[in-house]
Amino acid sequence: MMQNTVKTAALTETAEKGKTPWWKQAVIYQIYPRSFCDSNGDGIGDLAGILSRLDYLEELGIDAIWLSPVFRSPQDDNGYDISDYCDIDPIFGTLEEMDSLIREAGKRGIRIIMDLVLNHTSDQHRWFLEAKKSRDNPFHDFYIWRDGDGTRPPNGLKASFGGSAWEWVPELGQYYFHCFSVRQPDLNWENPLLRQELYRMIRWWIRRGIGGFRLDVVDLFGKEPDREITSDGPGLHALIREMSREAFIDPELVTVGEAWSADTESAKLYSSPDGAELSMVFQFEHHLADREAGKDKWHRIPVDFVRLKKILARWQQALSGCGWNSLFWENHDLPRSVSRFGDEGPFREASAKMLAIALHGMQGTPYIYQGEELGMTNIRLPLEEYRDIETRNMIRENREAGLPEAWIRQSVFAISRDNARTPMQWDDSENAGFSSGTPWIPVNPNYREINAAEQRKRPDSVFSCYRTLNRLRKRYPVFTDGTFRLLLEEDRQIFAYRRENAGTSLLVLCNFSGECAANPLAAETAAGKLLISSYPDSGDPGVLRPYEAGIYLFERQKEE
Ligand code: TEU
Ligand code: CA
Repeated sequence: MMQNTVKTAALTETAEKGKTPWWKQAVIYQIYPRSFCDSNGDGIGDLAGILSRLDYLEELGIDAIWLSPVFRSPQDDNGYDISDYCDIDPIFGTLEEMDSLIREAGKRGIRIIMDLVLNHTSDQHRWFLEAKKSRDNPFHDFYIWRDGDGTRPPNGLKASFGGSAWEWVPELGQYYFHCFSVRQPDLNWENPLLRQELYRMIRWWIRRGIGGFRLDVVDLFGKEPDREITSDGPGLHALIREMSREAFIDPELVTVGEAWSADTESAKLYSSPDGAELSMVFQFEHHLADREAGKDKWHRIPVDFVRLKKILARWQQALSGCGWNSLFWENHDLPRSVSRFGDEGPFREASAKMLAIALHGMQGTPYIYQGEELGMTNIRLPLEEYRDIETRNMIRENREAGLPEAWIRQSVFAISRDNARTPMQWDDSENAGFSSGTPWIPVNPNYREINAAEQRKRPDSVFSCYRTLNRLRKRYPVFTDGTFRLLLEEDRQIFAYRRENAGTSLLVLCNFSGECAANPLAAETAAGKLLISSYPDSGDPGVLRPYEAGIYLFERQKEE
């Protein structure tokens, strides 16, 4: 395909000219459309709602919006089950509204990143409806089928939302494979015709002005179910290179792959500076620091802080100069970071700002998940009220397994994906200003205390902290280009590191605990210029108050 030469040539030219790709200096904001802003009172967020909040995002100072799926979908997994890649689901709006969002955001220098779910489609996608008609239907081989007798699936592979990964279709005498729900049949990436169809769709969105793509579970594309290999299959990177060559034709695109199986070695392939694959990946190793080893996500242990900061440091060092990190605490699948790593009580704001400073001081592209910039917290709903397919399956399966209701409740409160999916808290009016109708999922009752309207006007708010961090990243290249060195490695309360670049350095110092900590770097911090802090006032320089954090700047005096 001709394009690849254009793309890599442009990328190398960018690199040669020492021009840094825009996304290395960018901050990206993730929107979960169902829960961001409802414009027509049906209780579900939509594109017109997002359009009405672009001023807010411009004030926050973000450079791109990652939009969780808005494609046509029966919403079995809230849009991560797509039935038409080239149309917008009516609950979210129309293609015309999507075009105006791209245009209006573009006027503010904000790019739109689409969420591509290419590992599977909805079982209502035209391809699957055709595929199920007969074994020799031209679309049959777009999916993964295995013969059987309906009594025993081909092997023991499990689906991520529970149950077998194989679903029996009696009229075909075959099973189809699904990593997620039975209504999300996996696509057969070994089929070149399927791949060409996907690449054509991607190029169609690029011509509509899309600025980038988030790739759902990209590490599953090379699966080999017969060998019980799902993630990181032997053919994975060749597939991603082909997709990058043939579909990501615009060298300005940002592409980020979700890869739960990624480690620093595979991340160097995914995000290699030659642009042969992706710009970066979402890796989740730091999100495993509070998971019981070898157990599923519902089995929690207290955060192992020293392990957490060593994981973050290792990724900083491993990808420096040979890859690129994404930086995130939250997304639509993870609990709120204040509830998980911070404090929901008296230190909620200080801990939310500490987490922002700890993350945004590092090298990589930071992601802010809607509401994170306000310090929104987890919710505790009656178990019947949870909406998320993964959570509902967990409750059902664990009740059937006879596990104590109290354990189920505690796990769901701590980890359910619905913690991230409660409506955005815009102000203290009814439904937090999210909708004039009945929200599809309850609003967190703490919205009167935690909302955007109150924080936009308060200089020491969590919102103001993020706005300042986004400005600092634009102003000081050391945030983008600086090396990373972890300090106080074994300290059980403090996460501290130094960034250095061309005579400028930053010292980032964060008390991750709810207790005061002696400041072992008081001499250094005294000599530095405090750029931002999680506290509105400066306390005793020798002590870090609970969740106290700051970034100090050091600039070597220019020789006369
Ligand atoms: O998530 C991939 C994934 O593995 C998650 O389901 C994860 O295991 C779990 O939720 C961790 O909390 C992606 C999307 O981000 C998720 O929303 C979709 O449900 C899933 O793929 C299927 O498309
Ligand atoms: Ca709506």
